[in-house]
Amino acid sequence: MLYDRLVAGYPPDVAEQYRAAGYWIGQTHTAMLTESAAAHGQAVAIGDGRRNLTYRELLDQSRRLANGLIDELGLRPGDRAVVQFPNVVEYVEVVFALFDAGVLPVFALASHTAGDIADLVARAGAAAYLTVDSFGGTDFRSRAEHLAGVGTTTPAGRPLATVVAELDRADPWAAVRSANAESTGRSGAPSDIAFLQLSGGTTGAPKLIGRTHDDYLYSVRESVRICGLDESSVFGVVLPVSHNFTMSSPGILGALHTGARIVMVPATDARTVLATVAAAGITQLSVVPPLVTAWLDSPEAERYDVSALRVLQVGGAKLAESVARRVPDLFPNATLQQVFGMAEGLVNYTRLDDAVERIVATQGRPISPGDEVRVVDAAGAEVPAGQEGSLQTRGPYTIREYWHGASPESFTPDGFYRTGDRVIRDADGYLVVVGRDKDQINRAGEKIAPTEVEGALLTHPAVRDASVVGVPDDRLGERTVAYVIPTAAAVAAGTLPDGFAVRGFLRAAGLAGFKIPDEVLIVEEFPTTAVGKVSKKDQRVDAAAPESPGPASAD
Ligand code: OOB
Repeated sequence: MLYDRLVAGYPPDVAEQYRAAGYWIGQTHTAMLTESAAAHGQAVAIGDGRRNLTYRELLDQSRRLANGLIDELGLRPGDRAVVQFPNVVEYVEVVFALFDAGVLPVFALASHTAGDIADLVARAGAAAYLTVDSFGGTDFRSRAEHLAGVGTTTPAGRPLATVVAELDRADPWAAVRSANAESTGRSGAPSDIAFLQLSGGTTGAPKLIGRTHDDYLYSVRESVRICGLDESSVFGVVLPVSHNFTMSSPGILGALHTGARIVMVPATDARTVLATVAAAGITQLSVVPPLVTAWLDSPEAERYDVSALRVLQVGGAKLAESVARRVPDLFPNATLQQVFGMAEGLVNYTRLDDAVERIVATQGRPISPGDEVRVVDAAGAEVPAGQEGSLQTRGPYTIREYWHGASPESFTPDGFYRTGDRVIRDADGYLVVVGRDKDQINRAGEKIAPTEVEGALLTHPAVRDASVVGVPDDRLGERTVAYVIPTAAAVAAGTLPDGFAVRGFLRAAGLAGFKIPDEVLIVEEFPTTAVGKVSKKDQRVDAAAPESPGPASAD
């Protein structure tokens, strides 16, 4: 049955090669944390200003929580549990509790709405939804109560279990935590899928990405090495905790693997981040390009001693070379590292000892000698170095299929993942991202599927047609522009909605904040291509023009 798929799609002979090459070492996430706790037990693993946990405490507390989840909720190995957490210590506790219990966390973002969560629960066939009571003005508890109240059930017919961490309490998990701090022994095999990550998505809902312990931890160990993390490092978490970048490049898992300290940074504004870097002695930060731009422009930039920062990683979206060159103005002691990765697998880094010109002008090269990278033309033939083409990849930490199974449009018959990114590869294997052939918007590193926003727009009674595009933007990298054709009835009745009303409608319809268009343009018709399809290319050009060209002039 679909829901019980726990095997990853690597062909057995390929898996054997990855083991023989030493990429897959047969370790689970639980074993990784257990080893770190043995080596660094008394060191602080993580803090968020509310709670600090040493490695030993993190291990014990997550084991007690695992036992509680099993005893109180009846969770079983192979079950899925949607986790939705802001940047707090409890997130790491619960993820390791689920690993210990052999339950697959499904990594929702804190910005996902109630509707997104209900959809994820259904598609993952989740047995549980785990979250916090409330945070930053969002009432997650009532969301959990609603999901349970509407009688959501698991594929096996059990009612959906919900657990809410009470952040104001000394022990936020008091209601479920067991006294038993032994490992449950259920964490499964290293070749099992450990969790489900979400794809950026080009169609409605994000696809589910199952990553194995073996493949993911390989990328984590190599990232630790490439990114210069060691036990003296202090890793600041600014981006959403559950994003793949934050988790593993080298991320929270890299820090835990190496015995470093994790500091949750409570907000992304310049003052908060720079003050936290100064106060906590943060040595490593992973951020998206718009944050760098905002901090560079901030008057706060000169007020704090941020000399502790050794590495500033920037990724998730293209970093403009002009901004890259200004990074030393902000962090005089830090080396910039560009990161071009994807939740499906492949991660590219510029290396810390690369020449500055390479660091500012490329998005790096793959982690592993086992990463196979192809740059192809429209017919699928490889193009020579220096020429633009579509990036395809396969390797020891890149999925061969989505968790739901076959997805022929996303993978080639020989198992390469079609990334949808257009790149130029140089003779040394460094990649420059030059565009995208997938219909996706990358707004400040957050990925938006235009079809999802279009679908939501079409539920508006006065909307006849909708087309959503990404337009270059100095601040966001790309902003979202929605073109809308109203119905004849709305035109006749003079009840055309304005942009403000449309945005309000989308919010009320449950679209997450980052997916709400930045601009809504009401038009009579869409430009079309020669074959009569909507020309999004023309719409992008039109929306990017400083002001709309108006009627053609006679000269
Ligand atoms: C990361 O992962 P996702 O899954 O949210 O998004 C992947 C996509 C890539 O296919 C590419 O389109 C875009 O995001 N992207 C970049 C980029 N890094 C990611 N485009 C241009 N330049 C870059 N540096 O975004 C992600 C996963 C792991 C580490 C870092 C980022």
